Amino acid sequence: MKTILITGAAGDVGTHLRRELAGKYHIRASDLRDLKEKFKGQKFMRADISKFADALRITKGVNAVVHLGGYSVEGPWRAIFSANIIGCYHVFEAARRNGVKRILFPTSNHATGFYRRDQTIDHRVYPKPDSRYGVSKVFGEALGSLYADKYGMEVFCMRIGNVNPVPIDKRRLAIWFSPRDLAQLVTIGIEHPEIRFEIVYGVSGNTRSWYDNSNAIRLGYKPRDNSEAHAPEVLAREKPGGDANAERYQGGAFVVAETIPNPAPLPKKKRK
Ligand code: 15L
Repeated sequence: MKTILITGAAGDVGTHLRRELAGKYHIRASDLRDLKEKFKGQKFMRADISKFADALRITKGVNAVVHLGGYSVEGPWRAIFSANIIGCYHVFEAARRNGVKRILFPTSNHATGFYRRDQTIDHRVYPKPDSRYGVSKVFGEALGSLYADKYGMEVFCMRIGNVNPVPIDKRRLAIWFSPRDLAQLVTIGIEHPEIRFEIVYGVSGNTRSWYDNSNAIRLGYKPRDNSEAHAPEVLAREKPGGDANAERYQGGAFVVAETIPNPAPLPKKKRK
């Protein structure tokens, strides 16, 4: 059985993923914080990836890394820089030095959040980040490309939408990613023999998707969930109005954060 390091394992996405993958891999779960939920047989290693020695310690002896760790919403530059630029570099470089070839990098819909909602985009579009957070995700994609081309590493970038048991609002109907579809895509990222450098969208098979996710489908992804089943309930709850730009662009509130006096609140800061 393969040993998989999951960084940021205490966060919501990390917890869903660990639950879904329990028993399928030896999971090494790493985070700065304690794990709220523990699953049988998963080993915890506390680490601060802004310290290179910690990144070296946790990447030793694993078959693949799922690098969820970092700052997961828009935030102050200093925090984004330390967790998502320095931390991301440390994880790639530590994996390389420890001979770990495969890295799954969960990038974000916010790497392309300044595309309009009436546009359908695929994995080949150039990035249009909507925030400092989005820029840090573009950095991770670029770093992955460099490590694949220069060092022969195998890098699978998933532009993740919103992982939740159910979609939580209108925007998330387009980008919802159910936990079991997340686990399926991550498994492809771990197991597919031909990955060198790929970008895919981490979303379920949503009718309202604004992504052409043909690259994920090509690699064998068959999403089992579709947000449309939840649409009536979600739309009934939706309040009319809101900022026009937040409504126009895919990134929603991230697009207008700090540019209008009272933007819709961003999700609470949490680690992936
Ligand atoms: C993300 O990339 C964030 O990590 C997550 O907290 C959500 O805000 C998500 O995007 C989203 O767009 O819903």
